[in-house]
Amino acid sequence: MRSGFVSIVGRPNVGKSTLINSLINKKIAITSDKAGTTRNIIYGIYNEEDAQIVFIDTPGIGKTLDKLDSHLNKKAYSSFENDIVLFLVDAEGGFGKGDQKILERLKNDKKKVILVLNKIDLINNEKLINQIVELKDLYDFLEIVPISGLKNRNTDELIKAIKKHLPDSIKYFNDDVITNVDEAFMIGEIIREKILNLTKEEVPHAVTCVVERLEFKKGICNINALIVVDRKNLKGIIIGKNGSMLKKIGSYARDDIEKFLGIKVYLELYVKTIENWKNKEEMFEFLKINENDL
Ligand SMILES: Nc1nc2c(ncn2[C@@H]2O[C@H](COP(=O)(O)OP(=O)(O)OP(=O)(O)O)[C@@H](O)[C@H]2O)c(=O)[nH]1
Ligand SMILES: [Mg+2]
Repeated sequence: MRSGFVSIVGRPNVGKSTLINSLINKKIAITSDKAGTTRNIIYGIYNEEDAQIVFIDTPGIGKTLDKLDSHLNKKAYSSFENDIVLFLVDAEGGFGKGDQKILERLKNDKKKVILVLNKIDLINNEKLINQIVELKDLYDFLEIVPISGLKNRNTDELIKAIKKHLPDSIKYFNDDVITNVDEAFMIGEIIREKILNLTKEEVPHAVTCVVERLEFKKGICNINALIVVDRKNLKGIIIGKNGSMLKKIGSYARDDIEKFLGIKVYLELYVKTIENWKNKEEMFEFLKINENDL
């Protein structure tokens, strides 16, 4: 049996969460075009008869503007302590200073690293080859694998490459376990994903969502969820004119939650201001930012 823990790390927005969803063929991590979407450690477990790969999605490593950012970077760095690290780079955007910083850390710690060039659907072969030539000598990578997580291109090759380097070990989880994400957490994340997609500039990152009540009764799921913003004036943006934005968030989220749970959902959303919550580490527990941490 070959098995092990494989973390997916990289700068924000390079496609880590899209990739974990694609690898295990189920949406367990929310994604968006805004950098800084993932805030938790999320497991996605891939099984074959003779192999088990525990993929670990992590927050993007980037600049730290507040305590939340430092907390997220710390989480991501701690995931380097796994059997293999998939270092994801955006092949379209190219290898920048942020990538260099992550690579330095991997090098210092002498980690086993597979370099994954993602988003190859956006570039031509020539650019891809140039990138491989440019990057191959930066470190003694176990492998270099070009993929598109979004279009599911070459992900089979990635699995093969990982399997080659996995230790001979035990099966850590039963076949029916695919993630560590529970229902309440995922529902909060679905609501947050709608906000990430419907708002812009400083709003998406100032928001977090917490499920306060989750009750299954007579084939209906009743949910009360809190949308927390870090400044009073953002409350109005989330609610919108005559409540129009909140209605939109609720209706999109409800559709996805119904698909996720497979039953009818009654969703109540509340908006609350917790001033400057991103700099209040003592709030992170309550806000589920510490959920699933290792
Ligand atoms: N064209 C293309 N877009 C991709 C690919 N993979 C991800 N994306 C897009 O890139 C954006 C970021 O994707 P995410 O999966 O949220 O990125 P992430 O690395 O998890 O980001 P953080 O959680 O912020 O660190 C989204 O708009 C995705 O649709 C890919 O292979 N090709
Ligand atoms: Mg992510």
